[in-house]
Amino acid sequence: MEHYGVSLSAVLVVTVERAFATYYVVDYESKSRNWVAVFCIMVSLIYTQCFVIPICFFKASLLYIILFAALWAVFAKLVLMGLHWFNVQESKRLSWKAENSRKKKKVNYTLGKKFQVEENVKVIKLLEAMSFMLVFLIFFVIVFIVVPRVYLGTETYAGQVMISLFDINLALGAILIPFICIWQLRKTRELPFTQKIYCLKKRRDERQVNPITVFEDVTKSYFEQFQTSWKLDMGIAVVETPTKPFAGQKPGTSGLRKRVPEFQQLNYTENFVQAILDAGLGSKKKGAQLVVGGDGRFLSMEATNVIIKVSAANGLSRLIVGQNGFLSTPALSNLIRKGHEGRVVDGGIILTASHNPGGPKGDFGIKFNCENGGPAPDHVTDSIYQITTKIDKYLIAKDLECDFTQVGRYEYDIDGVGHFTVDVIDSVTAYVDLMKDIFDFPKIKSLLAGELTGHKFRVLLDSMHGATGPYISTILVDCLGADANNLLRTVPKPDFGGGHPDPNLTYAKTLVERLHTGEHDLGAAFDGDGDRNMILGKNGFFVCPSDSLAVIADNIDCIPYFRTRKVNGFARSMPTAGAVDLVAKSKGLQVYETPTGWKYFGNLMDAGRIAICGEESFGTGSDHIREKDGVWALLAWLQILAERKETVEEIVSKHWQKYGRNVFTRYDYENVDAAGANLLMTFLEAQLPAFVGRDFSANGVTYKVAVADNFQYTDPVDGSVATKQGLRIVFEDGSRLVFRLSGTGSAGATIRLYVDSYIPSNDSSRLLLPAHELLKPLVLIALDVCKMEQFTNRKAPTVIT
Ligand code: VG1
Ligand code: CO
Repeated sequence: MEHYGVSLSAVLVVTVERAFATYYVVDYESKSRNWVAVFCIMVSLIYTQCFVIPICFFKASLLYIILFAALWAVFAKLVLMGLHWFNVQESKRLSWKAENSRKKKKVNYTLGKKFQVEENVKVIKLLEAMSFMLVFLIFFVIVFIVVPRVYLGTETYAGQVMISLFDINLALGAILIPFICIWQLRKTRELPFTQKIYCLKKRRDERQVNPITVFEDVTKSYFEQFQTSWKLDMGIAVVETPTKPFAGQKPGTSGLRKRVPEFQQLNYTENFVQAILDAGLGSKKKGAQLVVGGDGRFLSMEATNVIIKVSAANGLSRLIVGQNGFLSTPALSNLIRKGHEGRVVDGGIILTASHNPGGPKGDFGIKFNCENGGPAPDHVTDSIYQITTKIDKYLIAKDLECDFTQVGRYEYDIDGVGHFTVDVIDSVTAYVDLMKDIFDFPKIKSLLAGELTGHKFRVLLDSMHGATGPYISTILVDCLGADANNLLRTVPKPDFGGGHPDPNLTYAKTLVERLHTGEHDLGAAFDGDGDRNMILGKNGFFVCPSDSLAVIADNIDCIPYFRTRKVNGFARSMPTAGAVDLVAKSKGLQVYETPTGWKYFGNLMDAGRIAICGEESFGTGSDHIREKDGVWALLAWLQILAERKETVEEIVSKHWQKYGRNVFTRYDYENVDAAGANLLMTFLEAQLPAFVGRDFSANGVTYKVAVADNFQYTDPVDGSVATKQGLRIVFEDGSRLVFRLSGTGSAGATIRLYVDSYIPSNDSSRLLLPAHELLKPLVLIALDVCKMEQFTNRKAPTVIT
């Protein structure tokens, strides 16, 4: 009887293994697969009952055994031939379907199914080998058992030896076969055995095969890899990782900005990226394409990696990544708008904290931009935030490795999700091409070379180790022939060389000082992510951003891009002085006053309502992209200078003489205690209604309040309302005081105080006086009404613009 036990166990092992292998052969989605497995078990049972037992215990006749073995072999062969035929047909059908979808430009063909069929064909080959071995086993039994039993008899010594040999063989088989099975399966993928089963199960449960969008994307070599290898390559596993919400992942004026160590917490970045994909892409997530890049600050590489892995796991079809994860904000906006290889790009993720310092203890930031290339509007950032407060898991393709330091295409098959591509692109080319389309490069080149005015026009440009360096070098030196020695800090550094990449009079001090020597005709500085600009004239003549916007708007016809377009209006953020309003009025165009933050310009530009817009915070731009653009602003100035052949100062003074001057200053109280700052705002807001109609005096000048409120904006395009956008005190002569809390800081609070006043063009005694002198009384009034010193303990601001 013990022979029966041993033999049976061996046979069972073979049965289970066969059933399991058969499980692969039939379509993943088909229920019939279970039946095939059951069928295999049945066959094996019959095999044991009708073959092993009769042979071992009832001394069956030789004829019976041979007949049985032969029948078995024929049967196995027939079943396998059938399966093989089915799979080949299926493969042909799918190829045909793929070809057809490609012709019809339908892009939702599921290629994974084809791979699967090809896998099946391989498994069938494997089974054929195994069935051959089974037949061999049957003959082995005949020789070693049946012959001794029937012809030698169990009583003889030789018979006993033969039977023992067979038993040893079976026992060894019983031990080895399960190991061989597991080893075979593990070999197919570097995954634990259980996970392999899990992946298969998941794929089946979701009734989903790999969605692939463009058939051509799958290179020939990818197929070859499938055909030549015996591996059942299931792609990269998606790991569902449990997590818990982090407080404060609320995007501010321009994305989420925090200190680097905060971003370095386990799951912090992953959570936020998952929230961006869910809220930002919504139902478009599966198969979406995004552009990814940033200003190269500390943590950019790590964050890019996380974005790639989380995007792959979430079913995005493609990421377009700037080489080394590097792209300036304007360049990224352009890449979104441009589309990629003829297909729409659904948005982008920008890794920057812009003008905030970088490095291991500095700031990092993540911002989501939409399909139009602009920063996500409030309703999107709000839902991103909502998700971060409830998140309990994120998806990640942990094992995916992408070397985005090298330009090229990288492709992956993600388990149960689909095909995923990373296109690593050159960070500079597309943007430079865009600038060439907008401006008249040859004309600017001749200005710099001195061909227009008879003397060389020298620029001094400071990239502050931020993102503009590579763009500025390519455009200014390679395209426009400027002297490379006049480009400062062009190498992007993870910590901006320890500096504060904010192009204002305080943080770009060296540039201002060098301009004062009078050697250069124009100076400009740009911020960390390349969207801000500061323009200076000869001898450090400062062009206030509100004026810069107005001058560009006034001279819009100098820029070739606008000559062929209809210009309908301009816009500025509320705290920006109203110089551009006067230009719009004189040109008979519309002007819009939006809350602080570039996202509010997006709708206006998309609707064709505005061509140029700007903010007092050194942001100027146009509808060529949906972000402000530092390099564009510089080129706009150079183009105007080339057309008008005057100095910066002449152009600005003439502007004032024509329109009057909107004098502006901004006081920043950076990093003050958040509680004090909030109190100041609450205190001031409570008093606003009582201010209306009241007189305020300082230095012998008196102003009467006309309006005092908390600015609210209704988007004229979609009707959305943004409230609490800054406290305004507007005086009867149009002078204004504005108080806002910054929304871009990472720690503490920053209070911004904006003061502006209008000097009419006929007031020639005051028109050209320095801004601080003209605005002194208003500043004193402002500091007094808000009790600045009492609430913040600060006697002076950190930055004055
Ligand atoms: C500041 C500026 C605002 C600008 C924003 C983003 O915001 O005031 O005009 O749009 O930064 O610019 P806040 O909330 O700190 O005042 V950037 O170059 O940092 O992306
Ligand atoms: Co910026």
